[in-house]
Amino acid sequence: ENTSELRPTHPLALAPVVAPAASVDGFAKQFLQNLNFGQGVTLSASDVNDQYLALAYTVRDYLMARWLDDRATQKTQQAKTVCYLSAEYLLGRQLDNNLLAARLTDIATEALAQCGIDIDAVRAVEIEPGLGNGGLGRLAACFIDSLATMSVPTIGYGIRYEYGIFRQAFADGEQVEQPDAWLRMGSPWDFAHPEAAQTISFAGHTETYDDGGVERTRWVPEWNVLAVPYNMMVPGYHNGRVNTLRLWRAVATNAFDLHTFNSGDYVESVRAQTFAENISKVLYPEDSTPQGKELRLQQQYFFVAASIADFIDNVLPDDFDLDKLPERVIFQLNDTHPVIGVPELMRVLVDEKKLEWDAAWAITQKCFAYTCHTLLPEALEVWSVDLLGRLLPRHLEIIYRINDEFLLEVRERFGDDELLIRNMSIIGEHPYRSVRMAYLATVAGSKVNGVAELHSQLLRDNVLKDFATMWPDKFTNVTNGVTPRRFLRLANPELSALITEALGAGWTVDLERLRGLEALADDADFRERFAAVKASNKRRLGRVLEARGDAAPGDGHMLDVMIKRLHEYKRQTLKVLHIVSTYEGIVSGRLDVDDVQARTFLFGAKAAPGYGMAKRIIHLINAVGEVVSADPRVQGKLQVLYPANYNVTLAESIIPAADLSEQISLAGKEASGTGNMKLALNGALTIGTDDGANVEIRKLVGDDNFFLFGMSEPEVEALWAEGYRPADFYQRDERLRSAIDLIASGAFSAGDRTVFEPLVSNLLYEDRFMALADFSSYLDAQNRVDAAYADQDAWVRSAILNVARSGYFSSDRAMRDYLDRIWHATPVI
Ligand code: OAK
Repeated sequence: ENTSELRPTHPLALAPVVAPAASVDGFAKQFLQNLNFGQGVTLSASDVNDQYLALAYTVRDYLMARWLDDRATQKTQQAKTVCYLSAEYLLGRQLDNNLLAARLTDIATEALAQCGIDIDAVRAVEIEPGLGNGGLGRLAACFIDSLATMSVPTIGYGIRYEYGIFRQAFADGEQVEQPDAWLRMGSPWDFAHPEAAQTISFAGHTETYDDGGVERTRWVPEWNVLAVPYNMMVPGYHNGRVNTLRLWRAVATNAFDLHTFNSGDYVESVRAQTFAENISKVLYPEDSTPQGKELRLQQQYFFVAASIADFIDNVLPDDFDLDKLPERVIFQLNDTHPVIGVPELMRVLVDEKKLEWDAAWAITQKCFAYTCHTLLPEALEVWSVDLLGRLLPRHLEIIYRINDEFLLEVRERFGDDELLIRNMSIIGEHPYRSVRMAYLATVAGSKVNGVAELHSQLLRDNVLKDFATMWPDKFTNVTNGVTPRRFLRLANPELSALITEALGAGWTVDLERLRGLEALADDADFRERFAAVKASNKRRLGRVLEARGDAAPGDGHMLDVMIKRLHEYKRQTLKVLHIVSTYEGIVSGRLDVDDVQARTFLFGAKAAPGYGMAKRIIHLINAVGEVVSADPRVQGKLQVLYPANYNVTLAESIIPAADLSEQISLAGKEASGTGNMKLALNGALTIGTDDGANVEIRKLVGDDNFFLFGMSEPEVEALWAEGYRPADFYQRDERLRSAIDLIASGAFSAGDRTVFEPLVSNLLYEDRFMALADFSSYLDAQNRVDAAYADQDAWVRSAILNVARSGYFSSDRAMRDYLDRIWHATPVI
C-alpha cells in the first residue's frame, strides 16, 4: 500500500501501485503518454529514438509496479538475499528481454503497429550496455536473469560505467578503439536514487582512540566521493518477479568550487569533480589480465563499500542484529575484483558497529563466498601493499591481522614449515610486497568454487592446493550456465517455435526438457525442419552483416565460428593456421578442391588495447581474410569474415546460424567457456580440446557428436616438463611448415616479411600455448569435420542431439547448484 506517515486521503493515493492495463489499448495509451509527456514530441514529429525511449519507458512502467512491490516485501521477509558483487555485467540489449519476461511482446508489437510504427525498426536503435569484457561479465548477466526467474531475492551490485567496453573498428586490418558512449541517446532502463547515495572515503590515516575504556581504531580519510545508485529492473521470466541490479555512479561530494569558479579559474573549479567522477568513468578493457592501476582499486573499493553499506542501511530492517547477518545475506565475489569487501565488512563491523574482532570475523567468513574464473597465474590479482596502504590504510591493517591469525592457524595445523607459510601467506614478497586477493578471498570465503569440473579440480590440485589441503570442504564446483531465455528463446525464435511445437513451452524454464528432442533426431521430417531453421538463421545473419556493411556467409557454406575475447591461450592463431593451411593446400594443389568442404570462417573478438600480441593476431586474421577473399582459386570455397565490434547483440545473430563451434584453447587454460554452451544449445557441433566445460559438453552430447582433438591437461604438463620445442613440430609436419612459411613469406602482408615476423617467431621459439604441438591433431579433427558435414543427414542428427543434451547448461541449473552448495538460500515465491 502506498501509505506511510504521509496520511494521504485521496483514494488513488491509498491504492496500491498498479501497472498500466496489459492490453493493446493500455499499452498504446502509456506509450503515447511517454512519447508526448516524457519525450516531449508528438507522434508525427517523433523520430525512431524518441519512439525507442518511449517504448522502453512504457515497458519499464509495467515492470515498476512489480518492482516496488518486491522491494516492500524485501524489507520484511526473513529470506536470505543473494548479493552478487561483480565489477562487470555484460547485459546486452534490454528491450526484447523485458518485453518477453513481462509477456508484452505481442501487445507492444500491435500497439506500435496501430501507431504506425514497425517495432523492428525501433528495436534496432537500442545501444547495448557493454558493462563487461567477456565471459565473467556475461555470466553475471545470465545469473541475475536466472535468479529473477527462480524468484530468488537478489541484488546485483556493480558499477555504472559511463563508458563500457570500447567499440572496435578496423583500420587496414588493425584494431582501433573508440569510446562507447552508451548513455548518449538516453538510458531508459535505469533510474537514479540520489537520496540513497553513500559517501565513500579514501586515503588518510588511522588512529586509535579511547572509547569509554575500550581502545578502538578509526580511519580518518582524506577525501571522499558520493556513490549514487542507479537501479535497473531484472524481471523474471513470466513469474511477475522483478529483482534489482544496482549500479553505482561516482559523483563529487562538493560538486565544484563556486568560489574558485567565480574568481575565474574554471579549470581548477571543476578539478575535484572530474577527479571524483573518473572513478566510474570507464570500464577497464582488460580481460583476465589485471593492470594493478590505482584507479582500478578505487573502482573496486568504491562499488563494494557502497554495496555493503547499502545492504546494511537500506535493505535490512532498521536496528537489525548484525550477528544474524549470515542468515540474511551472502555476498558472492565474482572473481577477485570485489574482494576488498572482506576487510570493508570487517571495518564496518569492528570500527563502526563496535563488534569484537572474533565475532566480526565469524560473521564475515559466513557472509562471503568466492568464485574463481581463471587458471592463468598472471591473471591472479595482486595489489601492492604500498598502493593499498596509501588508498585504504585501515583495510591494509585489517588484512595484516587476518593474515597473522590465518598463518597462526597454518602453523597449528602443519607446524613451522616456513616455505609453506610463505607460499600460503596473503602477503606476497616477490617481486614486491603485495596482497594476493585470491588468497584473501579463499581465507575469508565460506566456499570457493571453480566454474567447470576440470577447472575446480585444477584449482584444488594446483593454484590453491595448500588451501584445499587445509580446508577440503571449502572447495566446490559449479559448472557455468547460460540463460536459455536470451540465448535460445530470443536469439533463435524459429528454433524456439520448433521446440515448443514438439515439446510444449515449459523448456524455457526447465531446459532439461530438451531431452525430448532426442527421439526426434531420427525423424526425417523433424530433421528437415531443423535444417531449414539453421539455413534461415544463416540468411538472417547474412542480412544483419550486410546491413552493417560486412559480407554475408557464402551460400551453402558450413559456418565455422570462433567468437570470444582475443587471447593467446584461446588460440585464435591455431584457427588461422588451419585456414592458411587449407588455403595453401588448395592453391598448391596438395588438396583436391572437391575434397574440401566450402566454409565460411567467422571471427568475433576484441583485444585488450594494451595487449600487443593479441592485436597482431587480429591483424593477421584480417590480412589472411583479405587475401583469401580476393583469390579466385578459392572463390566459393573459403571465406573469412571478421565483423568488427563483436558484442552480445551480434552474438545473438551469429550463434543461431553456426554449424561449427571452435573451442580450441590449450587444455588447462580455459576455466569454463560459456560460448561453447550457447553454440551447442543452438545446434552447432563443437570442435574442441578437453578443456573447461568442453569436457562436460562432450560427456553429455557424446563422442560421436563432438570433434575432440589435442593434448589433455596432463599431456600438456608432461610436454612442458620434458621441455617444449615448438620448432620441432614445425620441422616434423609439412602442412604446418607450409602454413607458417606462407605467413612468414609476406603472402598476407604485400610481401613485407616484417609485419608478422614477431608473431611467427613467437610461435616457433616460444608458443606458450602450444599451438604447434596441437596443430596436426587439430587438422585431423578438421578433416573429420569435413567428412561429417558431407553427410548432411547425419550432421543434422548430431546437431539435434547437441540441442537435446545441452539442457544441463542452463544458468537455472547453475543457480540451483549455487543455492544448494554455497548460498543455502531458497526461492521466495
Ligand atoms: C576476467 C577477469 C579476471 C579473471 C577472469 C576473467 C574471465 O572473464 N574469465 C572467464 O570467465 C568465464 C565465466 O566463468 C569463463 O567461462 C571463462 O573460461 C573465463 O576465461
